[in-house]
Amino acid sequence: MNYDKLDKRARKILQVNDRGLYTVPTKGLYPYQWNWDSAFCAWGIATYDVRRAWAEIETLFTGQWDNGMVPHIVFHKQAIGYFPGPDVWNVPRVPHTSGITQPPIAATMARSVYEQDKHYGRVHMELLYGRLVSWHRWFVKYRLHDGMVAITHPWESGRDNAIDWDGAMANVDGSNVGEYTRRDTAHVDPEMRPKKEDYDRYLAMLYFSRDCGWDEVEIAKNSPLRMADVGMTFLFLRACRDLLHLALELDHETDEIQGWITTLKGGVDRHWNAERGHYDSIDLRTGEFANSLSSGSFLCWYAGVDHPQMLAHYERIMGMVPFGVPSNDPAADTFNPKRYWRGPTWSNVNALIAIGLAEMHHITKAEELRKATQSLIAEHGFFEYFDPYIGTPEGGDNFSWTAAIWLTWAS
Ligand code: 2M8
Repeated sequence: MNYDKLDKRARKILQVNDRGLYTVPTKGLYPYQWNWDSAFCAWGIATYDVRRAWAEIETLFTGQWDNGMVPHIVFHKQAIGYFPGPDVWNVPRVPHTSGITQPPIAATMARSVYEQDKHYGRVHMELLYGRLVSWHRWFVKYRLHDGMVAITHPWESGRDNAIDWDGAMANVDGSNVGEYTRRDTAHVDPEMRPKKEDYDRYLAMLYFSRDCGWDEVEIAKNSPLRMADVGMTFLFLRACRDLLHLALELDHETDEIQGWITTLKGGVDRHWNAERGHYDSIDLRTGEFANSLSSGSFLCWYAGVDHPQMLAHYERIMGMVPFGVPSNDPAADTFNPKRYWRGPTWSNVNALIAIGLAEMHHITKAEELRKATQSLIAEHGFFEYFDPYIGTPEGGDNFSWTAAIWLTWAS
């Protein structure tokens, strides 16, 4: 396998998806700036152009709201082919944005970009730091429940149709959203995307929050879905640790961030589903565990949390598929190797899981995962996700975060 050629191909993908100061996840399917995609891109771009990597993150933060929230999409320029676009979200600000957030990995990725060239990055990091703190404060103020991070919409989790939300989604009424035309299924095989009944509910949740003016207090009380997302809690805990590191580096006060970390560690304990023996999401409307073992649970190591039972689950699941980590437990009857976040393997999640495993001294497992992901991309291309049984590519092609993961971790 010629890795030089693949490195070039990865850079080429990031360049083709470059829209000047931000990168789209892939042409056609996702024509705007997505939050955690951009953070991954910054990490990847920093391997060859630190200046452009800073621009990526700074452009994402042009979408930050006055209350600190960083939206999941920034609609810098009108583009065709994506639904729901800025007209549906109807957020009264410029640049136009969506009204919900996404996994807060920006502090973590900004730290990586900074460490690539501290001398150059110092001023950028100083300027970005306050913005990162205010986003984290927004999470703490509006989204922490018993130290767990709550989502108000599956799109916030980044793992849209994961099984974690099945129970809660069943209680969302999607019957009144009217006619609409999806665009995603024009780009990708509908078998690989969420179903129509999911989309109806996604829209119902969007309309609820929009129609109450994105009022987080009202959303917390009455929105149709509120889940403590185990993946978000782990990613936020990790991001707070990275923010703490940056605070020390820049000589900023650290008490507040240390307090968040302590609270989040308590949240991690609340996520433990003792009956099933793994970390799990919780439906905050009913107080019930999701009873789902998805890839979100395996982000524990990335947050600095180890548990022998999580390792045992990991070994069992990785023994069932040649191309893990599957986004859902292959032993679950909800498992589907094609349908998006209900089974397929995602290179970006693999990178986070493996980095966490290595940091928690599970070096061999981390290296095996890196090698498997490497061969998946090398043999099948820079796709959005892959079939965990046979490795076939799925979703969008020329995918930015897959290219970024190749450059930073997989190659
Ligand atoms: C997917 O989500 C968007 C909605 O945000 C969609 O399907 O339309 C998810 O995989 C999400 O994690 C990702 O950030 C986004 C863009 O790649 O696509």
